[in-house]
Amino acid sequence: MAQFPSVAACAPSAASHRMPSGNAEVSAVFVEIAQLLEVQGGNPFRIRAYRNAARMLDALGQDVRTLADKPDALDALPGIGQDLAGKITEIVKTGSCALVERLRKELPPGMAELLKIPGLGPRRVHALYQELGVETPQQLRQAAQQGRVRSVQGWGPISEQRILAAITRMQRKDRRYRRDTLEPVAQALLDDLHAMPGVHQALAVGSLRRGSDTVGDIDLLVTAEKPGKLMDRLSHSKEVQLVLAKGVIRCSLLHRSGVQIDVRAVAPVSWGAAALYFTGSKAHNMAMRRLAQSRGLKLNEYGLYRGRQRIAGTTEESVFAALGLAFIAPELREDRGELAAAASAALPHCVRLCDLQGDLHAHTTDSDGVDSLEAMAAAAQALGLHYLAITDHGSLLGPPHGLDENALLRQIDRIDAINARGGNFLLLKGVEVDILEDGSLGLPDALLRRLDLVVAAVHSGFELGREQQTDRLLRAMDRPCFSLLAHPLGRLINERPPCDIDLLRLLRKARERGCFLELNAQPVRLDLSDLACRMAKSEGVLISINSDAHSAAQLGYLRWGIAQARRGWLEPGDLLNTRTADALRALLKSTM
Ligand code: DGT
Ligand code: CA
Ligand code: CA
Repeated sequence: MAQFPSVAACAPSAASHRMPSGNAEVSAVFVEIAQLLEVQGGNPFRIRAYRNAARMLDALGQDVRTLADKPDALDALPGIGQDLAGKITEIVKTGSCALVERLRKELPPGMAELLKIPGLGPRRVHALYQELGVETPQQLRQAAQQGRVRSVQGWGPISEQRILAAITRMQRKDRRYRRDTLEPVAQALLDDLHAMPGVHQALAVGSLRRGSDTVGDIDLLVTAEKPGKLMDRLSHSKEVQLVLAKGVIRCSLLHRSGVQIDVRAVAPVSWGAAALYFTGSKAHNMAMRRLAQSRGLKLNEYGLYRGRQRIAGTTEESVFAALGLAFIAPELREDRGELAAAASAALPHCVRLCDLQGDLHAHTTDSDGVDSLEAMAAAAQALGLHYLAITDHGSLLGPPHGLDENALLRQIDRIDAINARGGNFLLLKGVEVDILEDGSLGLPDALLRRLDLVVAAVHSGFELGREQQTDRLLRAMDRPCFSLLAHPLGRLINERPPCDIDLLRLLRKARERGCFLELNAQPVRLDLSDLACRMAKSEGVLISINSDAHSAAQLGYLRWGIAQARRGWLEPGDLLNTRTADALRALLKSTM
């Protein structure tokens, strides 16, 4: 039988105080029974009896488990008659009771989901069912969109809008967005804010500022002379679909794209403390607060305090300094050792875009790119890069799978001719070759040897088991020509999960073999992850941040890779493509 989540699981936790755990379990079942009876339109006295019993158990200092099987003792508890005493014993012994099981089965499965929607209690669920036949969140959403909910007793147009927003939020709660899709939205909002009179500072905070590859919502922090007015103006923006909550110093909005925007206004003296707090992460904030406490100080979003005196908080720097810490870059604020590092001058000097000397993975019109080899070279040069590896797909099958032997040889000649013209920009001759399922490569070694580098990647068989997938890659690394493993885990954000790979074994092999791993900067990939980058660093394997550009414009993707690398604590020395062309060529030569 299909199991739907129990209603108790979403009831507000009555069990948050220090009560004996047996009581919490019984109380939760009683609350669920009361809710289920209410949804069914059951006898109000019976419903109240269950609620009262649940409340009594929560407050009872004695563990109900010690009373089970003692009907007299149970009977003596306030509000507990024979019937409830029997249920308590049943729940203590079995963890459940026949009544709740039966009620759950009688309830259409979607109704349990309905009860999870904030603002929807059992009585309203019952009324919606009676009057509109609504049994699921989907049906409720549809009814609200059609304006039918407002006609139900106790509802109106505003509560109808609210419930629609609540459903949208609930259904999107676990949704995470690619950072590149939200950054322009945040930037447009910041531009609007900066243009508003009386706004002095505005900053995107939260995971967006920390450079996370995926982002749950947009968090904005502002200082404004009249914050209340600002919140009004923002909520009337044509970009805003719905106002979820609005106060004088904060508001939550639903952008027309569906993403939530949280805006918070603070006083200028609290700017730094608030920027710290709302940039997060939560774990980092907690570690900072613990550190402050250990020094007899208090840290919150308003400032750093000794007693009632604010000793820092106008800037982030002031807070870090007062705690004896160096400034911690937002990308590092994950409670992954950054506080200890900041206290002992051991923070990484995270790589910056300007540290990159070149890009080792790019496509042209010779395979599936949209710009010519020459255009790609010119664009890379315009970005200030000193080298670019041309790595079109190569395959013995020829087009559309990739360049065959002849096409690749022709491309090699063209690149040699361009390089022969001199100048201080270098085109590297490469190929992106398939790693086949047995770990061999899709082109013969004799051909690969003619190149400067071989970028190898998995393009099929993503679902192989851990052992087989790892062995496949280890075998590929054993091939005589293997420079770089491209998009190592194969994940596509929100589209394809990462392959199951023993990354540690892979890194140790790469180290022993002297080959490299890519951090693919395509915003849909960002593969390796931040933690994987850090693992590579500690294993001593150099990483190449590559755009995998399929057009000249996509060379700009490098910046997404930089953010990910920074989150992985990578410094210029941990990267392959921060080297000069000469140093790079020497490193690549040993892979071929
Ligand atoms: P997200 O939105 O899931 O990608 O991640 P964040 O980190 O942006 O999280 P969000 O939007 O819930 O909150 C923004 C920041 O506000 C978060 O990074 C830290 C701070 N914050 C929010 N709630 C709490 C909390 O309960 N405790 C602490 N210490 N900080 C919080
Ligand atoms: Ca957020
Ligand atoms: Ca938020």
